[in-house]
Amino acid sequence: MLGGCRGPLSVLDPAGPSAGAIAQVWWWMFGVAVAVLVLMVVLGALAMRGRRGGQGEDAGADAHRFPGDGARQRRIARRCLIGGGLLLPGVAITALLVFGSPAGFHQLPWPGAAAAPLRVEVTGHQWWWEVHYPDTGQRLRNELRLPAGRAVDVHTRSADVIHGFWVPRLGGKLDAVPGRTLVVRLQADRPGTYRGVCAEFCGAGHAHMPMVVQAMPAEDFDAWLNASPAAARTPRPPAVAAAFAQEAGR
Ligand SMILES: [Cu+2]
Repeated sequence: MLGGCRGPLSVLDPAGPSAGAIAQVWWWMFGVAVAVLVLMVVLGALAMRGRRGGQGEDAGADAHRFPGDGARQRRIARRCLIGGGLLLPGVAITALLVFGSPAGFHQLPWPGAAAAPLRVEVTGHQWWWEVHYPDTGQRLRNELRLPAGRAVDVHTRSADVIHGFWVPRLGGKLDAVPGRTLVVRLQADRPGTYRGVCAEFCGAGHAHMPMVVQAMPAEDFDAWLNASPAAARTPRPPAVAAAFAQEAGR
């Protein structure tokens, strides 16, 4: 089970601050969910034990009941309703809001929150990704190149239906909606090859629109970004070519 926590599409193996914030919220939610599960199992076991202990006494139960037991049971039931139905969900949702909101802020393109973020435009098509760098006009297909260690504002759009732009190890997912431009801020801390997918069912070819994300050392990226379009059409780096070959063989 723990083996599934790694891999190119695992949100539990974050490689940047946006994805790290999401993973942290996930681990807190997981921890609280496990605690609640254990509590419920223990309470369930205690209830079953109590019920077994009381078997066979039902016939004479009324004879042993003290006056006022009904009122006491109603009071306990009311406390359970208020505690379990109002207080517990209220506290849980408030805590989730307090811890989850900062994780959400990491994904947003706040002015001044990052030094000179790079702007990239990603357009979803049935069924491929068009990647455009407006500063220099470079274009890529199903491949996103980023400078490692620098924030990147990905402006997502769609040319046809709703797609979902998602690079799990770098940040949250964002719908690419026709007629709208939505922005998510990603960052890769280290150079490397990452994977992206379409996370919104968009038709028969939905499963076949993966994206390979290449985080490059900043100087290599700048050299590529500022090269003439013809010169920029260099062969894919070996890691990217290998990732494409792996996708093709799936
Ligand atoms: Cu899709």
